[in-house]
Amino acid sequence: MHLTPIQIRGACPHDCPDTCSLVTEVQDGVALKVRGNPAHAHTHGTLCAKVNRYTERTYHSERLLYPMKRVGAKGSGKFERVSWDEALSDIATRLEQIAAVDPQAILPYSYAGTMGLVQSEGIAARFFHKLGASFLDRTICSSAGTEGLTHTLGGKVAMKVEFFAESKLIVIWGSNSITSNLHFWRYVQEAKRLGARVWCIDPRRTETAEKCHEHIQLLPGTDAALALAIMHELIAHDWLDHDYIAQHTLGWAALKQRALLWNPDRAAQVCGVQAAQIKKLAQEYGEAAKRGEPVAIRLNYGMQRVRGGGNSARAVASLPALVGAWKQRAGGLLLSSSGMFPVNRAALYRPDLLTGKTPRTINMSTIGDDLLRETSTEFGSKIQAVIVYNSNPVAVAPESGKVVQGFAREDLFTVVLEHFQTDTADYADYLLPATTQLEHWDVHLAYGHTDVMLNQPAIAPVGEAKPNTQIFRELAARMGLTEPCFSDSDEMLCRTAFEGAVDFETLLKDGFAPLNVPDAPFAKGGFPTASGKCEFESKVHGLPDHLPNYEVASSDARYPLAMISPPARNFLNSTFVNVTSLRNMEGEPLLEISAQDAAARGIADGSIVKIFNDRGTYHCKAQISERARIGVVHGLGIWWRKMGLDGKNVNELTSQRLTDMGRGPVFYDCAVQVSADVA
Ligand SMILES: Nc1nc2c(c(=O)[nH]1)N[C@H]1C(S)=C(S)[C@@H](COP(=O)(O)OP(=O)(O)OC[C@H]3O[C@@H](n4cnc5c(=O)[nH]c(N)nc54)[C@H](O)[C@@H]3O)O[C@H]1N2
Ligand SMILES: Nc1nc2c(c(=O)[nH]1)N[C@H]1C(S)=C(S)[C@@H](COP(=O)(O)OP(=O)(O)OC[C@H]3O[C@@H](n4cnc5c(=O)[nH]c(N)nc54)[C@H](O)[C@@H]3O)O[C@H]1N2
Ligand SMILES: [Mo]
Repeated sequence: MHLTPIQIRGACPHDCPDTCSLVTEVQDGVALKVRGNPAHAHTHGTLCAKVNRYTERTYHSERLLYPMKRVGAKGSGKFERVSWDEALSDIATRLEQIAAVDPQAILPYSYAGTMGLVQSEGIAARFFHKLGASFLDRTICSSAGTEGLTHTLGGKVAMKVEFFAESKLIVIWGSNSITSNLHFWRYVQEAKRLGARVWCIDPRRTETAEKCHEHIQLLPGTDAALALAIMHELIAHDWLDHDYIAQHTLGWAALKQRALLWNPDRAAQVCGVQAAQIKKLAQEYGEAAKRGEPVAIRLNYGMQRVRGGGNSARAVASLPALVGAWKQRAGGLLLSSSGMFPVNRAALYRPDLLTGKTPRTINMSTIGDDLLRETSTEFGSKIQAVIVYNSNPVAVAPESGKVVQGFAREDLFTVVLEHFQTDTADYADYLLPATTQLEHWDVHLAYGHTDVMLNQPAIAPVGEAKPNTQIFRELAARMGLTEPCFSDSDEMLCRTAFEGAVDFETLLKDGFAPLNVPDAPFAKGGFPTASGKCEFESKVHGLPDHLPNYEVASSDARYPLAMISPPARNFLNSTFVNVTSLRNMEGEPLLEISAQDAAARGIADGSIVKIFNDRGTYHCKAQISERARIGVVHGLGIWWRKMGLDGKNVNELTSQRLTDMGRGPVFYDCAVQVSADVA
């Protein structure tokens, strides 16, 4: 007899601003379908194409089902099945041996494969704190923008996403919302229906840019120049909110002088756009605000993956205060709302377990170089063990040539917790099967809305998979780490994360619980900066300025094209690349190039091209595309290297240089040359 399907409330685990509420239909212990929860306003009953196929990923025939031990050469991807007992005992012994000499030779490497607070660092942080392992500086996505925002608005604070629906002018800045923030786009459509004007600022003519009224197709890394020129116009035409500036901002006189150096003609030169377009945006933004209409900016992380990313975020984040946009609930700016969530981090991650130790910090964005460093007084111990979970560094970290060389080290002990045999998993000594979101507990904050989300397990673990938390608990036990906190259950950790802020019973019942955030949080100032004001001038970072890219393509005859590599719509970073139906939608790795740049190189549409710079060479098919402007090429999506024509992906070409703020990567600050592949 079949039971009728039951419905389990969950949360989407992926690194996306939308953090959707899920309803999983389960029958006889099998997940039949994952749907968007109609009761959750932001999810609105719909999911993206990727998570609509979550069961295809969960029950994928290539899902890792058992612990595996390497039998072939490093990187060969050859493994044999072993028992959990053998795997964990051996890993514990190896880590103990390394820790006995210097625990800092052990490095956790994790990012946002799951955004859940429990399965990301829940037990893992306790484990590594207790060991005294190296800290990981988790910079790979957003740290430049985060630091820029923190030194302007005081943290990752924002207007509420739902009020974009009421805005009269929306600027989508460095974001391909239809691809990477689909549920925000619904609010934009609503605003458009109500007469809003919508602008997009992006070097690529994205599917989002096409649907906006205006598109400023600037050169990568020139956003601060554009923002300063907008300020210039706001000043020149007195479209300013003098009251708001006087009461709630810091450093106006200095910023004004700086902005007056950036007339639209100067910025137009730098940005590679028409001055008239800059003037028009400034006029629409300034005049709408003067009329008392709400004006809103959706900034996203796309514009901060260049040398001057932090400065750009500071410049853009200064605009709303200048026109008093924050006074209205449908005005202001949203880059990330994650700082508004009161996470009990100390209770979750237990930094007290460090008991006074202060391990060194390794930047995840320079893992290529750091894996190749020898012991020295400056660096400390050579890295001898890496435990990778929720991340695929061999595919996602910059300058892959170095990353691969590092992970290929015979003397490096690598443990990878994964769902699939990714590019990184190929280099594991032990590959451990982890549960997916359908199989474990978790609790989530969001960076694109302000609801806490709960995920309850819908099915039992597939195969012998275990939650990350459980793997770290069992490792801790084998290593004699006996603190009671290692016995906390996942459900307890979920309760701990937001204790006192939201009602857990509501989370259990609904799957989500809105934070208590005012509708217009900065209408009367009160920014979480030291001064309580929007800080145009910061003690640490001075005034925002335009910093040219490290690699200004137009001034390098050898590498005259700027390459950006933004997200693919049907993948989530390197996740989902192995889900056949989604990969079929993406087709294959492509380089978008303008007809002019292609013609100048004798490149035909669909032909294989060689893309290269001093760091490496990468081959893929060229797509002559109107999405590309002259001088800029696009390598879309982070494909698995092993699915690329030459066993590589775009990160073969990106550099390990770091942003002006936040020590972040500069994926979109990358000059290349492209040639027809005549080999
Ligand atoms: N479908 C899908 N959704 C995703 C992701 C994915 O891989 N696929 N990734 C997720 C992740 S990890 C994140 S961090 C978020 C946000 O991820 P983001 O990386 O912010 O993603 P996008 O919204 O695509 O924004 C990038 C946009 O910035 C543009 N861009 C590149 N350089 C510049 C520049 O110098 N200036 C300006 N103004 N624009 C520039 C790109 O052309 C692209 O359209 O999205 C998440 N959502
Ligand atoms: N060239 C270029 N490179 C980029 C970017 C770009 O735009 N261009 N974007 C950058 C950005 S914004 C980001 S955020 C990073 C993303 O980098 P990562 O955070 O490494 O993201 P993914 O590539 O999605 O890899 C996550 C892995 O975690 C695994 N995983 C998911 N859930 C779990 C779990 O519960 N347990 C375990 N053990 N594993 C799990 C998935 O199977 C997947 O293989 O990439 C960066 N790299
Ligand atoms: Mo990201």
